[in-house]
Amino acid sequence: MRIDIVTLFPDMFSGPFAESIIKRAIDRQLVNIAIHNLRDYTADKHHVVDDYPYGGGPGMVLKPEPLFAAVEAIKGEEEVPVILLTPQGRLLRQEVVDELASYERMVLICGHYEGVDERVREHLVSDEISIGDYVLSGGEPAAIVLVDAVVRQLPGALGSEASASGGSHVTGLLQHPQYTHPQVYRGWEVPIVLLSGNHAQIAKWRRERSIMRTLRQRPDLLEKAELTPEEKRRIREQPVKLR
Ligand code: 6GU
Repeated sequence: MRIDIVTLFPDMFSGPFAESIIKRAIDRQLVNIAIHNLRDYTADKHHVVDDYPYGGGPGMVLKPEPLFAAVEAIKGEEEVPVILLTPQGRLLRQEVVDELASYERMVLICGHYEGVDERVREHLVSDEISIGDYVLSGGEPAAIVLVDAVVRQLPGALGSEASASGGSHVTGLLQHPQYTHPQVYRGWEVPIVLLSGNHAQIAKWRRERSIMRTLRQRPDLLEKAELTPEEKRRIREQPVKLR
């Protein structure tokens, strides 16, 4: 996979992409990530990337010319998905991540200031993505989140220590509690069932805890989760305080 990122702040990516799973995926050549400074694609003496909004109002808007120049230079003759990171985009959920993980290439544009000229949206961008219902100062942290979520899905990106399908948001339930040594820490004990060696009992306990945790923290997720009739009944019978 090749990912090209267009940004005004290229330095924001050096830390995150030099560590952990993204670094390993780059080292293994599962992904090639190129960062492009939008300012390098300006044609004027002062390298201006933004301007005042027509019609007035606060803030600045990213001009179309440098963005078109950057993306057209990056794409060449190829047909490549161009994704704008913006709070107005569709929400990045695991299904969206899986879709993106199937792409051969993508170009990410990090939005900034009050936004980008609408002609960029209409004629340059093929998709718009947001990472959640809060406002970031720019699209860069969102691009980092997207790249992390996508790259860890690539075959071979995760070591033997983890599996891409094991975590939350795959079963539609939150992950169960995890424990490691010591067995007693400050008097707080690891649940005895986990020491039993009884794998059926352990799986049952984990499933139960996943469901109860999801009910408490993210009840919205339960509607799509795959639950047995028995599990649905147990949930309905929970005291209302937990619901
Ligand atoms: Cl993609 N950009 C900005 N600026 N804010 C966000 C976002 C993106 N996703 C959530 N908030």
